[in-house]
Amino acid sequence: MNWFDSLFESQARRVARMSSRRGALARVARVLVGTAFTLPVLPFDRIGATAQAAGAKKKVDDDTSCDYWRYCALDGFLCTCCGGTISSCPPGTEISKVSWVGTCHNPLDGKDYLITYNDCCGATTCGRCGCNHNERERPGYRMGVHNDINWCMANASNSYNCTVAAIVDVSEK
Ligand code: ABN
Repeated sequence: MNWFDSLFESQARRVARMSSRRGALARVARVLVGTAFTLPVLPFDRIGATAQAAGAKKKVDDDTSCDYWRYCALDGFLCTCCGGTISSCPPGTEISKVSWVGTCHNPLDGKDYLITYNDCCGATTCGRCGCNHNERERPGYRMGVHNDINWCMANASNSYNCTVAAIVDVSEK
């Protein structure tokens, strides 16, 4: 009978523990204490989040990046990645006789600039740093503000290599 008594007693204690107010409070306390101790040590990837934020930041001051402020209406390959500079064509190519323009905001000084985009002609497509920004760009019937066209059309060689972005004017506000 002894084993039956102790089985009954342990079951009765278990039921009492589960259903008593003190038992319920003890369970809640265990959950709260467990949470307080484990949450701060969970492996949050704070470094990854910071790196992502830095990567997402636009590179408005790097003229080999599509996000450089002067490229706001540029569709083409950056000459800065192709052996030229932001305003001069790579050796062996010549600047297009016609161009399109854009108005870009320079966040570094807060001013708006008129930018002329010229294609560089006479060599095969560079293929590096392809960009496609279309701020205030318009369809082909507004040719001067249309960028999706090979502006080498009027040159001796129509081969398109890359695109430069020179400042023409600044708006004084
Ligand atoms: N104006 C840049 C360009 C060249 C060829 C084709 C499309 C766009």
